[in-house]
Amino acid sequence: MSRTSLTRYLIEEQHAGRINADLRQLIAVVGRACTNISIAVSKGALGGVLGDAGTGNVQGEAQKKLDVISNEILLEANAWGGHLAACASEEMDHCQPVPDTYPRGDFLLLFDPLDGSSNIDVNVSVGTIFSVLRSPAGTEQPTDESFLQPGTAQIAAGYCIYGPSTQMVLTTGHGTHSFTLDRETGEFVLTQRDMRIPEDTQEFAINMSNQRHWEAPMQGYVQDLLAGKEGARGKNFNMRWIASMVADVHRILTRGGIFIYPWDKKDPSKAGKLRLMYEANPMGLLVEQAGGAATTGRERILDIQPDHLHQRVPVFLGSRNEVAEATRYHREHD
Ligand code: AHM
Ligand code: MG
Repeated sequence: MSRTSLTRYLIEEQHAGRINADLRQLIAVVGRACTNISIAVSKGALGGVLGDAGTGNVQGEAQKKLDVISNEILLEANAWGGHLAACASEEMDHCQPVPDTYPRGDFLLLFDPLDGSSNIDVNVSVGTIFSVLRSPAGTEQPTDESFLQPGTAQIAAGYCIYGPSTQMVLTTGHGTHSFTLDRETGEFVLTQRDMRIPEDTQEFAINMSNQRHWEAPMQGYVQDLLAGKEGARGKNFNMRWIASMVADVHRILTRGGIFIYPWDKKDPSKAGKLRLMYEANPMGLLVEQAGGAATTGRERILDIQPDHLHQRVPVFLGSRNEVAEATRYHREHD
């Protein structure tokens, strides 16, 4: 059976006029960096890569050794290719323009190098999330402001999940497609074209331990999910929470569901936990391209005009009708 590699898929997309050569090469470089991260992650204790790095990131979160290693792999792989103007990472305070010693391209790359890294030491799936924007016209030296574009401006987004198998899930705005890493050849192989999220679901993903901190519409919505068949929704719901966004979103892309990380009262800024630019926007585009929806409970995530690089937002994403239902509870309450 003939296999479509990521390389071939990207070349065919270029021939069809849907991406240009620079974007093709940029995604190929990200794919190679993810392969290297996958190798580091899979060595586990044998590679001496588990545990804390002893440092903190801009959000004050403890960094794992693998957070730092993954960040370095992505920065190094993308520095010299000539397609990028700058990178921004969840693990860095500010964006990093491509050094003057290398040619500079038109694209901006954002990434969460190792999402869900609190799960690394317990050998649960983690992943890399990435998003590509175009550098604003006339920008010679990109700054953090150059990245402040809504999710609708993303020209590509994806994640790589490091699980029992390593998979890259990618969109360039023409559907969401999944590629599995063949560890013997080192090649990503197209294994699912046009992933589709069922419109309805009976599965939800949320960290229930925060329940007492939620606002009223969230309390009402989840109460009705838990009431099951006998309640207002008239059907039973099952709950899953891996606490690795890539793994939870991967399940939803595979079989449907709703993933929720709401704002809660522990945070007076009403922002939520997840980052708009590194998590919510790329996942929002992947989910929309697979027929799902992504909102903050009130508005479409991809429409948000960011005001800073590390901005956080509440996230409701997955099966379209269920996201609409959760959003309705919030809108009716306001
Ligand atoms: P991280 O980027 O620091 O890894 O945090 C994001 C992760 C997501 O992967 C996951 O959905 C969430 O945090 C888990 O949060 P919680 O610890 O409340 O379960
Ligand atoms: Mg993260």
